[in-house]
Amino acid sequence: MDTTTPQDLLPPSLPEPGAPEPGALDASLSRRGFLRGAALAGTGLVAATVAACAPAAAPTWTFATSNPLPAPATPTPAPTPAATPTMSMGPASPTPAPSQPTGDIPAGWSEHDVAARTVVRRFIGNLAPALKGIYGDAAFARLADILGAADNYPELSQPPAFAQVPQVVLTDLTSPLTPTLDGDVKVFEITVDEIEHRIDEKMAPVQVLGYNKAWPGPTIRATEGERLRVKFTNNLKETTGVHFHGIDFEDFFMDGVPFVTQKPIPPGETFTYEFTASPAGSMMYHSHHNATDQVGRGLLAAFIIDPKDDRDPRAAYAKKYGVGYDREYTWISNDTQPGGFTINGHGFPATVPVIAAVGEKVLIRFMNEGIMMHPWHSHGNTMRVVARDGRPLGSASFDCDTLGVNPGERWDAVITAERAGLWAFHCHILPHVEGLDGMFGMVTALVVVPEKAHVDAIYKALGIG
Ligand SMILES: [Cu+2]
Repeated sequence: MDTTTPQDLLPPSLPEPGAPEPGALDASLSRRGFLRGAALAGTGLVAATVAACAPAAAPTWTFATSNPLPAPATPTPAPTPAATPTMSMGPASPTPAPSQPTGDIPAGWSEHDVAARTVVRRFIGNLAPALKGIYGDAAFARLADILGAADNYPELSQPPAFAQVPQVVLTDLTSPLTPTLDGDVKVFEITVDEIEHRIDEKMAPVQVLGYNKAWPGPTIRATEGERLRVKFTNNLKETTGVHFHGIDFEDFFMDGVPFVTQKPIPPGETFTYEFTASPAGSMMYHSHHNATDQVGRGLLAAFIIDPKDDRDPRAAYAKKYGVGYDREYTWISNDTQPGGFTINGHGFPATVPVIAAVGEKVLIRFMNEGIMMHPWHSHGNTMRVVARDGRPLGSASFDCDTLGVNPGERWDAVITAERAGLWAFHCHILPHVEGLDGMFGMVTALVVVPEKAHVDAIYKALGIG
């Protein structure tokens, strides 16, 4: 494995590193995004979900005659019109009709099994060939068998689902939101817009709202103690107000609660919030006006305040929270209409996986912008929880594999990647993650690869870095 070069890992159907990438993948990564710092972009090796979850599931669903899977048609399915995500606890799945099966349904399988496999095929897409160079021939053979690669199914030649939609969190890595300076004040300018947004690559776009035309909005990042001025221009046809969540404001009129600390921002007008970034930690900003509706429609984003320190932000983090990190991943959940159960504005298989090399530490900043608690379950690798709402837990830091995150809360968890493999990573309220058509919603994967060069290769394959 030591002699493997990144080039060896590239799926043949992906562009050469550095070559212009005209496709959706490139477009999706052209904005700010994902993980800052070094982040974990996504890869799609997600058979994790397959390996970790599927074998244990013995589906007992029955398929009502009124809700049959569509008849096989073309190899490449058209987008399902207006598949409306649902947050009901019932059996209805918000996922669109999956790709049609290629070949016969294996003996003993149901249509559910075929649909469930198809979703994972979409998640992995044309990164599947890279698994061979990363995990070796034997593991690759098993994964290929699990996926049914011999079918030469359509998704083998398509980018992973998460690479076919804009991924703001991912592109934070490549083009973070950059302020201008007015003296010592960092000035950010953000618009509030009506947008079309894709929950995944197949569902019809939903009409929602976004900061800087993105859901989630751009991550605002600052260092503790810095003075910030953030201007929001309301391009909506309705009023709004913006709250920076978790901040110790000196001036309560900056708190962003219409009719308590300000009047709502009318359409066409700009409101400026100015405050000192404090305390350090994983914070958020979101609408605080008609918020059940506006946050549910996408007015939510991460606000990260790095600890003040003379050293770099990661060293400062290690000093304050007791553990450092090599990679960083922002994980904003939401669970209302019209998006349904989402991580960073997308539902599985369009959720970007967390990727790390063995031995690397990944900081995950869980942020719950929804209306219900979600217990995030990490397969195969322990989470070390070091902060709640930005505040260090210190000696109360703890290890776990399932971490409940309530609405409004932020928890920082550091995973030390210990075992290579494809590991499911999902909410453990089962109706949030699995339906008649297999997994959907609040599911992604932790992809642990043997060496850092594999991470780099995956990024290159995805057109990042
Ligand atoms: Cu959940």
